[in-house]
Amino acid sequence: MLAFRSSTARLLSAGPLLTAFVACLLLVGCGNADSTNIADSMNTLVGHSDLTKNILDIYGTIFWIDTFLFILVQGVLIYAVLKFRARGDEKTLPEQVHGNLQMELGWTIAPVFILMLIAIPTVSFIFESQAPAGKDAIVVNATGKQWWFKFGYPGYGFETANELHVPAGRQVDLRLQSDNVIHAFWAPQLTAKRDMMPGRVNHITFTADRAGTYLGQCAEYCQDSHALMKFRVVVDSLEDFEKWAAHQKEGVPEAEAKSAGFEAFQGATCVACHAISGTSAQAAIGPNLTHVGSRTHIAAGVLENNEANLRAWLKNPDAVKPGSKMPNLNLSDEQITTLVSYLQSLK
Ligand code: HEC
Ligand SMILES: [Cu+2]
Repeated sequence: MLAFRSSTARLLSAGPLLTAFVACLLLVGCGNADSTNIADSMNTLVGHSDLTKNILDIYGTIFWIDTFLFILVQGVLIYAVLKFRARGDEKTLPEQVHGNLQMELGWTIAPVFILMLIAIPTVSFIFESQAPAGKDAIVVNATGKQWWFKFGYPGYGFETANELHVPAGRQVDLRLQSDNVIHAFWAPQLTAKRDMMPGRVNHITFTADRAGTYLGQCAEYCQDSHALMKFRVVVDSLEDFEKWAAHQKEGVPEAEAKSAGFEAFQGATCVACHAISGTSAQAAIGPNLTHVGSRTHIAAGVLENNEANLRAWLKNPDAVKPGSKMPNLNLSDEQITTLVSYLQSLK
C-alpha cells in the first residue's frame, strides 16, 4: 500500500513537469525564425512586422505569468498531497476546515490583479493597432472575393490578385473590404486576423521587417472553397517593390492587344469577367489578368502557375475549386492551348 502511494505521489509530481517540458520542446521546435520553408510562415510564434511583434510581446508576457502561476499552483497542490496524505494505517480524517475569510478574499482579489496584468497591455494595444496610418504609408485596397483576394494600389493605379507585394521597412495601410460575404485577412507573421466585411472598411497597418514570402489565408468561413482561399505576401526591398509596381502599372503593348491570343480570349467570353489593361477587356468580376503570367500561383494560391495547371483550370475550374465562380466554358483542347500560351505571355 505504501509503495503504491509513494509511486502515485511520484507520478503526480512528474506529470505537470513532464507536460511543461514537452510543451517547451514543442515550442522551441516551432520558433524557427529564419527558416526559408514557406510553410513555416504560417507559424504564429514568429513575427516579421511591428504589429505581430507587439502581439507576440503580449503573448510572451501572458505566457510567463501563466507559467509562474502554473508552477505556483502545482507546487502548492503537490505539497498538500504529500504533506496531508494518509500515513500507515491511518483511518481518521484530518481536521476538516470550513470557510476562511482571509483565504477567500485572497483568491478573489489575486485573480483580479492577474486579469488586470493581462487586460491592460491587451486593451491598450488593441487601440494602438487601430491608429491611423502615417502619411507615406502604401495604401492597398484589399477585397475579399469568393474565393480569392483582389489587391488595388490606388497610389499607383493598378490592380492585382492573390499576391500582395509590399516593401520592407515601409508602413502599409491595408483597407479591408468585401462586396459579398464576410472574409478575414490573415498573414500570421505580418498581420493580425481582421474581418473583410460588406459595407465597412477595416484597417490593418503594419511594417514588415525583412524581405521574404509569407503565406496568408482567409480566416472566416465563406462557403464552398473557403479553405482554398489563400494568398501570398511578397515583401521586397523598396527598390524591387517600386520596380514591380511600375511594371504592374503598364498595360499590354498595343500590338499584343490585337494578337490571336487576345482574340481567343475575347471569343471565349473571358472578357465578360476579366480585365487586361491595354485591351478592351475591362470587366472586374474575376482577377485582373494583365500580368497573370508573372504570378507564381493561380486560383488564390491553390495551384502553381504552370502550363499543366492553367490547362486544368481552364478545362474545369470547379474541379479545382468546388463552387468556383468561374464557369466551365467547355473549351476545346485547341482553344485551351491558345489561351494558356497567351496567359503565360502576360508577364
Ligand atoms: C463568369 C465570369 C468568368 C468568366 C467568363 C471567366 N472567368 Fe476566369 N475567373 C473568374 C473568377 C471569379 C476567377 C477567380 C476564381 C477563384 O480563384 O476562386 C477566375 C480566375 C481565373 C484565372 C486565375 C487567375 C489568378 O490569378 O488566380 C485565370 C487564369 C482565368 N480565370 C482565366 C480565364 C479565361 C482564359 C477565361 C475565358 C476562357 C475566363 N477566365 C473566363 C471568372 C470568370
Ligand atoms: Cu473567405
